[in-house]
Amino acid sequence: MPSNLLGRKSLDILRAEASDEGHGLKRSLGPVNLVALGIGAIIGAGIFVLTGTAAANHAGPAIMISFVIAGIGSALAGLCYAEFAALIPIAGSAYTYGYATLGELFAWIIGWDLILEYALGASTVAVGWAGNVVSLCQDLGITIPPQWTAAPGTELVLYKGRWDLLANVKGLLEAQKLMPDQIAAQLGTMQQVTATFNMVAFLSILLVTIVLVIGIRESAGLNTIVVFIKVGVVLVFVGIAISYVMGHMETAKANWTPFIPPNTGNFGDYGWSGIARAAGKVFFAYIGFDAVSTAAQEAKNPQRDMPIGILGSLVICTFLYILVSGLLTAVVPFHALNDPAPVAVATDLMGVKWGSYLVKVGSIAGLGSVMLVMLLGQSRVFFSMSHDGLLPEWAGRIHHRFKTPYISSIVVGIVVAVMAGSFSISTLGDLVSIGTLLAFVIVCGGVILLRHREPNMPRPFKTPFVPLVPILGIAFAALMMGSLGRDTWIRLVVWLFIGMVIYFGYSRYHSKLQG
Ligand code: ALA
Repeated sequence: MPSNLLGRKSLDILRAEASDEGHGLKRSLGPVNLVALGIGAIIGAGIFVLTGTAAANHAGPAIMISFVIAGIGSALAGLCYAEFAALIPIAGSAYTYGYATLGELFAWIIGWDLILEYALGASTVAVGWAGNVVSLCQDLGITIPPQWTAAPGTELVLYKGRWDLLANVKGLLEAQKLMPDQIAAQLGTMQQVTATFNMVAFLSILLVTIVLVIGIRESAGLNTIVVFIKVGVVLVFVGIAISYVMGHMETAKANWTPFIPPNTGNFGDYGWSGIARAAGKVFFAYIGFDAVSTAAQEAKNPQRDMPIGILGSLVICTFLYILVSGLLTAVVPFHALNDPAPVAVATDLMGVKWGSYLVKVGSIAGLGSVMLVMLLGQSRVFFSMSHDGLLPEWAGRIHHRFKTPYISSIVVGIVVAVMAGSFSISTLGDLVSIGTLLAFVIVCGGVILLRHREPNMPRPFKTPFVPLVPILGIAFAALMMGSLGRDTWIRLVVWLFIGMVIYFGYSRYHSKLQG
Protein backbone atom coordinates (compact mmCIF):
# COMPACT_ATOMS: atom_id res chain seq x y z
CA MET A 1 0.00 0.00 0.00
CA PRO A 2 1.61 3.27 -1.04
CA SER A 3 2.12 5.60 1.83
CA ASN A 4 4.79 8.18 1.17
CA LEU A 5 3.23 11.10 -0.67
CA LEU A 6 6.36 13.11 -0.24
CA GLY A 7 8.70 10.35 -1.40
CA ARG A 8 11.53 11.81 -3.45
CA LYS A 9 13.42 10.41 -6.36
CA SER A 10 17.09 10.39 -5.51
CA LEU A 11 19.31 12.55 -7.67
CA ASP A 12 21.54 9.58 -8.34
CA ILE A 13 18.63 7.66 -9.82
CA LEU A 14 17.71 10.68 -11.92
CA ARG A 15 21.27 11.05 -13.16
CA ALA A 16 21.47 7.36 -13.98
CA GLU A 17 18.22 7.66 -15.91
CA ALA A 18 19.60 10.62 -17.78
CA SER A 19 22.54 8.63 -19.04
CA ASP A 20 20.47 5.51 -19.62
CA GLU A 21 20.37 4.94 -23.35
CA GLY A 22 17.45 2.61 -22.76
CA HIS A 23 15.33 5.76 -22.56
CA GLY A 24 15.74 5.82 -26.28
CA LEU A 25 15.77 9.59 -26.92
CA LYS A 26 18.50 10.80 -29.27
CA ARG A 27 21.14 13.27 -28.00
CA SER A 28 21.34 15.60 -30.94
CA LEU A 29 21.00 19.22 -29.70
CA GLY A 30 23.95 21.64 -29.23
CA PRO A 31 23.98 25.13 -27.61
CA VAL A 32 22.88 26.96 -30.75
CA ASN A 33 19.98 24.54 -31.21
CA LEU A 34 19.02 25.09 -27.58
CA VAL A 35 19.05 28.90 -27.77
CA ALA A 36 17.05 28.57 -30.99
CA LEU A 37 14.68 26.17 -29.26
CA GLY A 38 14.22 28.78 -26.51
CA ILE A 39 13.60 31.66 -28.90
CA GLY A 40 11.36 29.35 -30.91
CA ALA A 41 9.25 28.85 -27.81
CA ILE A 42 9.41 32.42 -26.51
CA ILE A 43 8.69 34.88 -29.33
CA GLY A 44 5.15 34.22 -30.43
CA ALA A 45 1.56 35.14 -29.75
CA GLY A 46 2.64 37.22 -26.73
CA ILE A 47 4.39 39.90 -28.75
CA PHE A 48 2.62 39.44 -32.09
CA VAL A 49 -0.94 39.18 -30.74
CA LEU A 50 -1.47 39.88 -27.01
CA THR A 51 0.66 43.06 -26.71
CA GLY A 52 -1.94 45.10 -28.56
CA THR A 53 -4.87 44.36 -26.26
CA ALA A 54 -2.72 44.63 -23.13
CA ALA A 55 -1.58 48.12 -24.18
CA ALA A 56 -5.01 49.22 -25.38
CA ASN A 57 -7.01 47.98 -22.38
CA HIS A 58 -4.60 48.02 -19.43
CA ALA A 59 -1.31 49.89 -19.63
CA GLY A 60 -1.06 52.26 -22.61
CA PRO A 61 2.57 53.12 -23.52
CA ALA A 62 3.56 51.94 -20.03
CA ILE A 63 3.24 48.43 -21.49
CA MET A 64 7.02 48.77 -21.70
CA ILE A 65 7.15 48.76 -17.90
CA SER A 66 4.92 45.67 -17.89
CA PHE A 67 7.39 43.95 -20.18
CA VAL A 68 10.24 44.92 -17.88
CA ILE A 69 8.41 43.51 -14.83
CA ALA A 70 7.51 40.27 -16.60
CA GLY A 71 11.04 40.02 -18.01
CA ILE A 72 12.67 40.45 -14.61
CA GLY A 73 10.32 37.86 -13.10
CA SER A 74 11.14 35.42 -15.89
CA ALA A 75 14.89 35.99 -15.61
CA LEU A 76 14.81 35.35 -11.87
CA ALA A 77 12.91 32.12 -12.41
CA GLY A 78 15.17 31.36 -15.37
CA LEU A 79 18.22 31.44 -13.10
CA CYS A 80 16.52 28.88 -10.87
CA TYR A 81 15.48 26.72 -13.82
CA ALA A 82 19.06 26.79 -15.09
CA GLU A 83 20.45 25.44 -11.82
CA PHE A 84 18.04 22.53 -11.92
CA ALA A 85 18.33 21.90 -15.63
CA ALA A 86 22.10 21.54 -15.37
CA LEU A 87 21.84 19.45 -12.22
CA ILE A 88 19.13 17.11 -13.43
CA PRO A 89 19.61 16.87 -17.18
CA ILE A 90 16.63 14.70 -17.89
CA ALA A 91 13.40 15.26 -19.79
CA GLY A 92 10.53 16.59 -17.73
CA SER A 93 11.35 20.15 -16.68
CA ALA A 94 9.96 21.47 -13.42
CA TYR A 95 8.18 18.18 -12.94
CA THR A 96 11.45 16.31 -12.55
CA TYR A 97 12.94 19.04 -10.37
CA GLY A 98 9.91 18.81 -8.12
CA TYR A 99 10.29 15.04 -7.85
CA ALA A 100 13.87 15.40 -6.67
CA THR A 101 13.21 18.11 -4.14
CA LEU A 102 9.67 18.36 -2.93
CA GLY A 103 8.43 14.81 -3.36
CA GLU A 104 5.93 12.97 -5.49
CA LEU A 105 2.76 14.84 -4.62
CA PHE A 106 4.32 18.17 -5.53
CA ALA A 107 5.87 16.66 -8.63
CA TRP A 108 2.42 15.55 -9.68
CA ILE A 109 0.99 19.00 -9.01
CA ILE A 110 3.72 20.58 -11.11
CA GLY A 111 3.33 18.06 -13.93
CA TRP A 112 -0.41 18.64 -13.92
CA ASP A 113 0.14 22.39 -13.82
CA LEU A 114 2.57 22.20 -16.74
CA ILE A 115 -0.25 20.87 -18.90
CA LEU A 116 -1.71 24.37 -18.58
CA GLU A 117 1.57 25.85 -19.74
CA TYR A 118 2.45 23.57 -22.62
CA ALA A 119 -0.76 22.06 -23.89
CA LEU A 120 -3.04 25.04 -23.32
CA GLY A 121 -0.15 27.33 -24.35
CA ALA A 122 -0.01 25.58 -27.71
CA SER A 123 -3.79 25.99 -28.03
CA THR A 124 -3.51 29.70 -27.26
CA VAL A 125 -0.82 30.23 -29.84
CA ALA A 126 -2.76 28.23 -32.41
CA VAL A 127 -5.65 30.67 -32.04
CA GLY A 128 -3.27 33.60 -32.63
CA TRP A 129 -1.77 31.75 -35.58
CA ALA A 130 -5.22 31.20 -37.07
CA GLY A 131 -6.02 34.92 -36.68
CA ASN A 132 -2.96 35.86 -38.71
CA VAL A 133 -3.60 33.21 -41.37
CA VAL A 134 -7.20 34.34 -41.82
CA SER A 135 -6.11 37.97 -42.00
CA LEU A 136 -3.39 37.27 -44.57
CA CYS A 137 -5.80 35.19 -46.65
CA GLN A 138 -8.22 38.13 -46.65
CA ASP A 139 -5.39 40.43 -47.80
CA LEU A 140 -4.89 38.04 -50.72
CA GLY A 141 -8.61 37.95 -51.53
CA ILE A 142 -9.16 34.43 -50.18
CA THR A 143 -12.10 34.15 -47.80
CA ILE A 144 -12.14 31.19 -45.43
CA PRO A 145 -15.78 30.60 -44.37
CA PRO A 146 -15.95 32.81 -41.24
CA GLN A 147 -17.89 30.30 -39.15
CA TRP A 148 -14.79 28.08 -39.18
CA THR A 149 -12.35 30.76 -38.02
CA ALA A 150 -13.22 31.40 -34.35
CA ALA A 151 -14.34 29.74 -31.12
CA PRO A 152 -17.94 28.46 -31.03
CA GLY A 153 -20.40 31.28 -30.35
CA THR A 154 -18.03 34.11 -31.37
CA GLU A 155 -19.80 36.82 -33.37
CA LEU A 156 -18.14 37.95 -36.58
CA VAL A 157 -19.13 40.80 -38.89
CA LEU A 158 -18.28 41.80 -42.43
CA TYR A 159 -16.69 45.26 -42.10
CA LYS A 160 -15.10 47.08 -45.03
CA GLY A 161 -15.01 43.87 -47.04
CA ARG A 162 -13.30 41.83 -44.29
CA TRP A 163 -14.62 39.41 -41.70
CA ASP A 164 -13.58 40.53 -38.24
CA LEU A 165 -14.58 39.83 -34.64
CA LEU A 166 -17.65 41.85 -33.67
CA ALA A 167 -15.83 42.97 -30.50
CA ASN A 168 -12.91 44.36 -32.52
CA VAL A 169 -15.15 46.22 -34.94
CA LYS A 170 -17.10 47.71 -32.02
CA GLY A 171 -13.79 48.90 -30.57
CA LEU A 172 -12.82 50.50 -33.87
CA LEU A 173 -16.15 52.33 -34.10
CA GLU A 174 -15.85 53.48 -30.49
CA ALA A 175 -12.38 54.80 -31.26
CA GLN A 176 -14.04 56.97 -33.95
CA LYS A 177 -16.02 58.56 -31.10
CA LEU A 178 -19.40 57.44 -32.48
CA MET A 179 -22.41 57.43 -30.13
CA PRO A 180 -23.77 54.02 -28.97
CA ASP A 181 -26.91 54.31 -31.13
CA GLN A 182 -24.80 55.22 -34.18
CA ILE A 183 -22.59 52.19 -33.51
CA ALA A 184 -25.63 49.92 -33.15
CA ALA A 185 -27.05 51.33 -36.39
CA GLN A 186 -23.81 50.73 -38.27
CA LEU A 187 -23.47 47.20 -36.91
CA GLY A 188 -27.08 46.52 -37.88
CA THR A 189 -26.22 47.06 -41.54
CA MET A 190 -23.36 44.57 -41.47
CA GLN A 191 -23.57 40.90 -42.41
CA GLN A 192 -23.09 38.77 -39.25
CA VAL A 193 -22.12 35.17 -38.58
CA THR A 194 -21.77 33.12 -35.38
CA ALA A 195 -18.70 30.90 -35.39
CA THR A 196 -19.05 27.11 -35.14
CA PHE A 197 -15.46 26.03 -34.51
CA ASN A 198 -11.97 27.36 -35.13
CA MET A 199 -11.04 24.82 -37.77
CA VAL A 200 -7.93 26.77 -38.82
CA ALA A 201 -6.44 26.59 -35.33
CA PHE A 202 -7.48 22.95 -35.02
CA LEU A 203 -5.73 21.92 -38.24
CA SER A 204 -2.58 23.87 -37.40
CA ILE A 205 -2.04 21.77 -34.29
CA LEU A 206 -2.57 18.53 -36.17
CA LEU A 207 0.06 19.59 -38.69
CA VAL A 208 2.60 20.40 -35.99
CA THR A 209 1.89 17.06 -34.31
CA ILE A 210 2.86 15.21 -37.48
CA VAL A 211 6.20 17.06 -37.58
CA LEU A 212 6.82 16.14 -33.94
CA VAL A 213 6.08 12.48 -34.36
CA ILE A 214 8.55 12.26 -37.23
CA GLY A 215 11.38 13.29 -34.94
CA ILE A 216 13.33 15.79 -32.84
CA ARG A 217 16.25 16.27 -35.19
CA GLU A 218 14.01 17.23 -38.08
CA SER A 219 11.87 19.38 -35.77
CA ALA A 220 14.83 21.23 -34.27
CA GLY A 221 16.31 21.90 -37.72
CA LEU A 222 13.04 23.32 -38.96
CA ASN A 223 12.75 25.31 -35.77
CA THR A 224 16.15 26.95 -36.30
CA ILE A 225 15.14 28.21 -39.74
CA VAL A 226 11.84 29.54 -38.44
CA VAL A 227 13.57 31.31 -35.58
CA PHE A 228 15.77 33.20 -38.01
CA ILE A 229 12.70 34.27 -39.98
CA LYS A 230 10.90 35.36 -36.80
CA VAL A 231 13.74 37.38 -35.33
CA GLY A 232 14.37 38.82 -38.80
CA VAL A 233 10.78 40.05 -39.04
CA VAL A 234 10.96 41.61 -35.58
CA LEU A 235 14.16 43.42 -36.56
CA VAL A 236 12.63 44.65 -39.84
CA PHE A 237 9.71 46.09 -37.85
CA VAL A 238 12.11 47.73 -35.40
CA GLY A 239 14.08 49.23 -38.31
CA ILE A 240 11.01 50.60 -40.09
CA ALA A 241 9.56 51.94 -36.84
CA ILE A 242 12.76 53.67 -35.71
CA SER A 243 13.10 55.51 -38.99
CA TYR A 244 9.40 56.45 -38.85
CA VAL A 245 9.68 57.77 -35.31
CA MET A 246 12.76 59.82 -36.23
CA GLY A 247 10.72 61.50 -38.95
CA HIS A 248 7.59 61.95 -36.79
CA MET A 249 8.93 62.96 -33.41
CA GLU A 250 5.88 65.08 -32.57
CA THR A 251 3.43 62.24 -33.24
CA ALA A 252 5.51 59.83 -31.22
CA LYS A 253 5.69 62.27 -28.31
CA ALA A 254 1.93 62.80 -28.42
CA ASN A 255 1.30 59.04 -28.46
CA TRP A 256 3.55 58.61 -25.46
CA THR A 257 1.82 61.35 -23.45
CA PRO A 258 0.82 60.53 -20.80
CA PHE A 259 3.20 57.60 -20.61
CA ILE A 260 1.15 56.07 -17.79
CA PRO A 261 -2.51 56.80 -18.52
CA PRO A 262 -4.41 57.57 -15.29
CA ASN A 263 -6.35 54.74 -13.65
CA THR A 264 -10.08 54.82 -14.41
CA GLY A 265 -11.05 53.79 -10.87
CA ASN A 266 -11.15 50.06 -11.67
CA PHE A 267 -8.29 47.79 -10.67
CA GLY A 268 -6.31 46.89 -13.78
CA ASP A 269 -7.62 49.68 -16.01
CA TYR A 270 -4.47 51.82 -16.53
CA GLY A 271 -2.35 53.39 -13.82
CA TRP A 272 -0.04 51.14 -11.81
CA SER A 273 -2.61 48.42 -11.31
CA GLY A 274 -3.05 48.39 -15.08
CA ILE A 275 0.69 47.99 -15.51
CA ALA A 276 0.60 45.00 -13.14
CA ARG A 277 -2.39 43.45 -14.91
CA ALA A 278 -0.71 43.94 -18.28
CA ALA A 279 2.46 42.35 -16.87
CA GLY A 280 0.40 39.27 -15.93
CA LYS A 281 -0.97 39.15 -19.48
CA VAL A 282 2.21 39.84 -21.43
CA PHE A 283 4.06 37.44 -19.17
CA PHE A 284 2.69 34.97 -21.70
CA ALA A 285 5.20 36.44 -24.14
CA TYR A 286 8.09 35.10 -22.04
CA ILE A 287 6.75 31.64 -21.50
CA GLY A 288 8.80 29.03 -23.24
CA PHE A 289 12.37 29.42 -22.02
CA ASP A 290 11.72 26.61 -19.59
CA ALA A 291 10.75 24.38 -22.52
CA VAL A 292 14.49 24.27 -23.20
CA SER A 293 14.89 22.33 -20.00
CA THR A 294 12.45 19.68 -21.17
CA ALA A 295 14.88 18.86 -23.98
CA ALA A 296 17.73 18.23 -21.56
CA GLN A 297 17.76 14.56 -22.41
CA GLU A 298 18.25 15.37 -26.05
CA ALA A 299 21.09 17.83 -25.44
CA LYS A 300 24.63 16.76 -26.31
CA ASN A 301 26.18 18.49 -23.30
CA PRO A 302 23.37 19.44 -20.94
CA GLN A 303 25.60 20.52 -18.05
CA ARG A 304 27.12 23.36 -20.00
CA ASP A 305 24.42 24.08 -22.55
CA MET A 306 21.15 24.17 -20.61
CA PRO A 307 21.95 27.45 -18.80
CA ILE A 308 23.18 28.92 -22.08
CA GLY A 309 19.96 27.85 -23.80
CA ILE A 310 17.63 29.18 -21.11
CA LEU A 311 19.28 32.46 -20.19
CA GLY A 312 20.57 33.27 -23.67
CA SER A 313 17.15 33.01 -25.25
CA LEU A 314 15.53 34.97 -22.43
CA VAL A 315 17.94 37.90 -22.63
CA ILE A 316 17.58 38.23 -26.41
CA CYS A 317 13.79 38.17 -26.21
CA THR A 318 13.51 40.66 -23.35
CA PHE A 319 15.56 43.16 -25.31
CA LEU A 320 13.42 42.73 -28.42
CA TYR A 321 10.11 43.00 -26.52
CA ILE A 322 10.98 46.25 -24.83
CA LEU A 323 12.04 47.68 -28.15
CA VAL A 324 8.97 46.46 -30.04
CA SER A 325 6.42 47.51 -27.42
CA GLY A 326 7.99 50.96 -27.07
CA LEU A 327 7.96 51.53 -30.82
CA LEU A 328 4.47 50.12 -31.22
CA THR A 329 2.98 52.61 -28.77
CA ALA A 330 5.06 55.45 -30.22
CA VAL A 331 3.75 54.80 -33.74
CA VAL A 332 0.09 53.98 -32.98
CA PRO A 333 -2.16 55.71 -30.40
CA PHE A 334 -2.56 52.90 -27.87
CA HIS A 335 -6.39 52.84 -28.08
CA ALA A 336 -6.08 51.70 -31.69
CA LEU A 337 -3.97 48.66 -30.82
CA ASN A 338 -6.92 46.45 -29.88
CA ASP A 339 -6.29 44.13 -32.81
CA PRO A 340 -5.22 40.51 -33.28
CA ALA A 341 -2.28 41.65 -35.41
CA PRO A 342 -1.08 44.88 -33.73
CA VAL A 343 2.43 44.80 -35.21
CA ALA A 344 0.99 44.50 -38.73
CA VAL A 345 -1.45 47.33 -37.92
CA ALA A 346 1.46 49.57 -36.94
CA THR A 347 3.40 48.68 -40.07
CA ASP A 348 0.33 49.46 -42.17
CA LEU A 349 -0.09 52.81 -40.44
CA MET A 350 3.49 53.70 -41.32
CA GLY A 351 2.47 53.18 -44.94
CA VAL A 352 4.69 50.14 -45.48
CA LYS A 353 2.29 47.63 -47.02
CA TRP A 354 4.97 45.06 -47.85
CA GLY A 355 6.09 45.32 -44.24
CA SER A 356 2.65 44.39 -42.95
CA TYR A 357 2.55 41.33 -45.23
CA LEU A 358 6.02 40.39 -44.06
CA VAL A 359 5.00 40.75 -40.41
CA LYS A 360 2.01 38.48 -40.94
CA VAL A 361 4.03 35.85 -42.79
CA GLY A 362 6.73 36.06 -40.10
CA SER A 363 4.13 35.74 -37.33
CA ILE A 364 2.65 32.70 -39.02
CA ALA A 365 6.06 31.02 -39.25
CA GLY A 366 7.00 32.23 -35.78
CA LEU A 367 3.88 31.07 -34.03
CA GLY A 368 4.23 27.72 -35.78
CA SER A 369 7.58 27.20 -34.11
CA VAL A 370 6.11 28.11 -30.71
CA MET A 371 3.43 25.47 -31.10
CA LEU A 372 6.11 22.98 -32.02
CA VAL A 373 8.22 23.58 -28.93
CA MET A 374 5.25 23.64 -26.60
CA LEU A 375 3.88 20.38 -27.88
CA LEU A 376 7.37 18.93 -27.72
CA GLY A 377 7.60 20.01 -24.08
CA GLN A 378 4.19 18.56 -23.26
CA SER A 379 4.85 15.14 -24.73
CA ARG A 380 8.23 15.02 -22.96
CA VAL A 381 6.62 15.81 -19.59
CA PHE A 382 4.07 13.05 -20.15
CA PHE A 383 6.92 10.76 -21.15
CA SER A 384 8.64 11.36 -17.81
CA MET A 385 5.45 11.03 -15.80
CA SER A 386 4.65 7.75 -17.49
CA HIS A 387 8.17 6.49 -16.92
CA ASP A 388 7.60 7.12 -13.22
CA GLY A 389 4.29 5.28 -13.28
CA LEU A 390 2.17 8.35 -12.58
CA LEU A 391 0.59 8.06 -16.02
CA PRO A 392 -0.18 4.84 -17.92
CA GLU A 393 2.68 3.04 -19.63
CA TRP A 394 1.53 3.81 -23.19
CA ALA A 395 2.19 7.53 -22.67
CA GLY A 396 5.91 6.82 -22.56
CA ARG A 397 6.17 4.36 -25.44
CA ILE A 398 8.88 5.29 -27.93
CA HIS A 399 8.50 4.72 -31.66
CA HIS A 400 11.09 2.18 -32.79
CA ARG A 401 12.12 4.13 -35.90
CA PHE A 402 11.40 7.80 -35.14
CA LYS A 403 12.60 7.52 -31.53
CA THR A 404 9.87 9.87 -30.31
CA PRO A 405 7.19 9.32 -27.65
CA TYR A 406 4.67 9.09 -30.45
CA ILE A 407 1.56 7.97 -28.60
CA SER A 408 1.66 10.81 -26.09
CA SER A 409 2.43 13.26 -28.92
CA ILE A 410 -0.62 12.11 -30.86
CA VAL A 411 -2.99 12.08 -27.87
CA VAL A 412 -1.77 15.50 -26.71
CA GLY A 413 -2.01 16.82 -30.27
CA ILE A 414 -5.65 15.82 -30.65
CA VAL A 415 -6.72 17.23 -27.27
CA VAL A 416 -4.81 20.48 -27.82
CA ALA A 417 -6.30 20.84 -31.31
CA VAL A 418 -9.83 20.51 -29.95
CA MET A 419 -9.11 23.11 -27.24
CA ALA A 420 -7.68 25.48 -29.85
CA GLY A 421 -10.81 25.09 -31.91
CA SER A 422 -13.11 25.69 -28.96
CA PHE A 423 -11.84 28.62 -26.83
CA SER A 424 -10.88 32.30 -27.22
CA ILE A 425 -7.29 33.48 -27.02
CA SER A 426 -7.76 35.59 -23.88
CA THR A 427 -9.43 32.84 -21.84
CA LEU A 428 -6.70 30.41 -22.79
CA GLY A 429 -3.83 32.93 -22.42
CA ASP A 430 -4.67 34.04 -18.86
CA LEU A 431 -4.96 30.45 -17.67
CA VAL A 432 -1.61 29.60 -19.25
CA SER A 433 0.03 32.56 -17.53
CA ILE A 434 -1.26 31.73 -14.08
CA GLY A 435 -0.41 28.02 -14.43
CA THR A 436 3.12 28.77 -15.52
CA LEU A 437 3.65 31.32 -12.76
CA LEU A 438 2.64 28.68 -10.23
CA ALA A 439 5.29 26.34 -11.66
CA PHE A 440 7.84 29.18 -11.31
CA VAL A 441 6.98 29.62 -7.66
CA ILE A 442 7.54 25.93 -7.00
CA VAL A 443 10.83 25.82 -8.93
CA CYS A 444 12.18 28.89 -7.11
CA GLY A 445 11.20 27.35 -3.78
CA GLY A 446 12.82 24.09 -4.84
CA VAL A 447 16.21 25.75 -5.36
CA ILE A 448 16.24 27.08 -1.81
CA LEU A 449 15.15 23.75 -0.41
CA LEU A 450 17.73 21.73 -2.28
CA ARG A 451 20.53 24.05 -1.22
CA HIS A 452 19.64 23.24 2.39
CA ARG A 453 19.12 19.57 1.85
CA GLU A 454 22.07 18.85 -0.42
CA PRO A 455 24.48 21.73 0.19
CA ASN A 456 27.58 19.97 -1.12
CA MET A 457 26.24 18.58 -4.33
CA PRO A 458 28.42 19.65 -7.29
CA ARG A 459 26.32 22.19 -9.17
CA PRO A 460 27.46 22.81 -12.76
CA PHE A 461 25.43 26.02 -12.73
CA LYS A 462 24.60 27.85 -9.51
CA THR A 463 21.79 30.36 -9.21
CA PRO A 464 23.50 33.51 -7.89
CA PHE A 465 22.56 35.15 -4.57
CA VAL A 466 20.47 32.34 -3.12
CA PRO A 467 18.06 32.80 -1.37
CA LEU A 468 17.57 36.38 -2.63
CA VAL A 469 17.09 35.52 -6.30
CA PRO A 470 14.56 32.71 -5.73
CA ILE A 471 12.67 34.81 -3.18
CA LEU A 472 12.45 37.72 -5.60
CA GLY A 473 11.41 35.26 -8.29
CA ILE A 474 8.55 34.09 -6.09
CA ALA A 475 7.59 37.70 -5.28
CA PHE A 476 7.44 38.76 -8.95
CA ALA A 477 5.44 35.65 -9.88
CA ALA A 478 3.02 36.29 -7.00
CA LEU A 479 2.56 39.90 -8.11
CA MET A 480 1.65 38.83 -11.63
CA MET A 481 -0.60 36.00 -10.45
CA GLY A 482 -2.39 38.41 -8.12
CA SER A 483 -3.04 40.82 -10.98
CA LEU A 484 -4.91 38.24 -13.07
CA GLY A 485 -8.68 38.16 -12.62
CA ARG A 486 -10.82 36.09 -10.27
CA ASP A 487 -12.19 33.85 -13.02
CA THR A 488 -8.68 32.78 -13.93
CA TRP A 489 -7.99 31.89 -10.30
CA ILE A 490 -11.16 29.83 -10.10
CA ARG A 491 -10.17 27.92 -13.26
CA LEU A 492 -6.73 27.25 -11.79
CA VAL A 493 -8.20 25.88 -8.57
CA VAL A 494 -10.65 23.66 -10.46
CA TRP A 495 -7.84 22.35 -12.64
CA LEU A 496 -5.67 21.52 -9.64
CA PHE A 497 -8.63 19.82 -7.98
CA ILE A 498 -9.15 17.53 -11.00
CA GLY A 499 -5.44 16.73 -10.84
CA MET A 500 -5.75 15.72 -7.21
CA VAL A 501 -8.62 13.38 -8.01
CA ILE A 502 -6.51 11.63 -10.67
CA TYR A 503 -3.47 11.44 -8.41
CA PHE A 504 -5.33 9.90 -5.50
CA GLY A 505 -7.47 7.73 -7.78
CA TYR A 506 -4.75 6.37 -10.07
CA SER A 507 -1.21 7.69 -10.00
CA ARG A 508 -0.51 7.10 -6.35
CA TYR A 509 -1.25 3.40 -6.75
CA HIS A 510 0.85 2.99 -9.89
CA SER A 511 3.87 5.06 -8.90
CA LYS A 512 7.10 3.14 -9.42
CA LEU A 513 8.71 5.02 -6.54
CA GLN A 514 5.96 3.98 -4.17
CA GLY A 515 5.67 0.45 -5.52
N1 ALA B 1 5.94 33.04 -25.32
C1 ALA B 1 5.11 32.35 -26.22
C2 ALA B 1 4.29 33.25 -27.03
O1 ALA B 1 4.32 34.42 -26.82
C3 ALA B 1 4.28 31.36 -25.51
O2 ALA B 1 3.61 32.81 -27.93
